[in-house]
Amino acid sequence: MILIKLGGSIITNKEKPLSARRKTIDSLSKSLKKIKEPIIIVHGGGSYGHYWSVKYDMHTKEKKYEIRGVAIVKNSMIELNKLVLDSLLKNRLNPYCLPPTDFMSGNKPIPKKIKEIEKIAKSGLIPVTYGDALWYGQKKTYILSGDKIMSHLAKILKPRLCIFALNEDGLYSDLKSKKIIYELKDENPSIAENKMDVTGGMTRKVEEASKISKMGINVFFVNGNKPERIVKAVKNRKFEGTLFRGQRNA
Ligand code: IP8
Repeated sequence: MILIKLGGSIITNKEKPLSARRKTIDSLSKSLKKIKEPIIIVHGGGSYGHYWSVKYDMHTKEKKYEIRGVAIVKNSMIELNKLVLDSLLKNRLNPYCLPPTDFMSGNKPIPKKIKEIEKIAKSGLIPVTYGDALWYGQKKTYILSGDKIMSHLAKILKPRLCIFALNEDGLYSDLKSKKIIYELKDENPSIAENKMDVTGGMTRKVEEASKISKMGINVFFVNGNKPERIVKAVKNRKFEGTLFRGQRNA
C-alpha cells in the first residue's frame, strides 16, 4: 500500500485565494490511475483552508478559536475536497471520501478506524482525506495538517512507501541554484518561509517525512507538476526528487 499526499501548493494556486489548479488535479488523477496497488490519498489546504485559517488566526495549537472561522475553514476544505473527488471520479477512479473526523478523536488517531481505511483501500476504493479544522474538546479546536495525517496513517498502516507531491522538484541544498538533494541524510536543506501556511509549510513536511522514515518507510518528495514522477517513484524507475530512506533500526 502507498500513501500519497497532494500538497495544497500543487492542487491550488497559493497566490490567489480560493483558486484550485483543476488541470493539475486532473493530470494527477490520470497518473494515479496508472498505479496498480492500493493507495490512500491525503490532500492539503492550499489557498482554501490556509487562506481562511490565516484570516481567522487559526493554527495547529489547540485553542478557543472563533467558531465562525472553524465553520468557514471546514466548509472551504469540503469545497476543495469535492474538486479532488470529482476529478478522480471523472478519470474512472473510485474515491472514498473520508473527512479526518472519521478517524480522529481530539488530536489522537483512532487505530481501529485507521485499520479500516486499509481494508477500504485494498477493496479497490481510494480513501481520500485532507487537512482540516478539528474539534479538540472543551470548546478548543485546532488545524490538523495533512502532513501530520500522513504520519498518523504511516505509523499504524506501515505502507510500502509514502509520497509527498510538491510544487518543487524536491528539497534543495541551495534555494538559488535549486540543486536537488537526491537523498536527505544529515544535511540541512534550504527552505523558503511561507507566511500563507499555518501548518508550517515545507518545514513541517520535512519533520513528518523524517519521522516516517524512522519508522522504516521510504518517503519521496516529488514534483506534482510532473505527475509521471509519482508513477516512477511507485514503480521503482529512475527516481527524480528527494528520498528520505527508511531506517530500519532507527
Ligand atoms: O495543507 C491544512 O492541511 P495542510 C489544512 O496539509 C487547513 O497543512 C485547514 C489549513
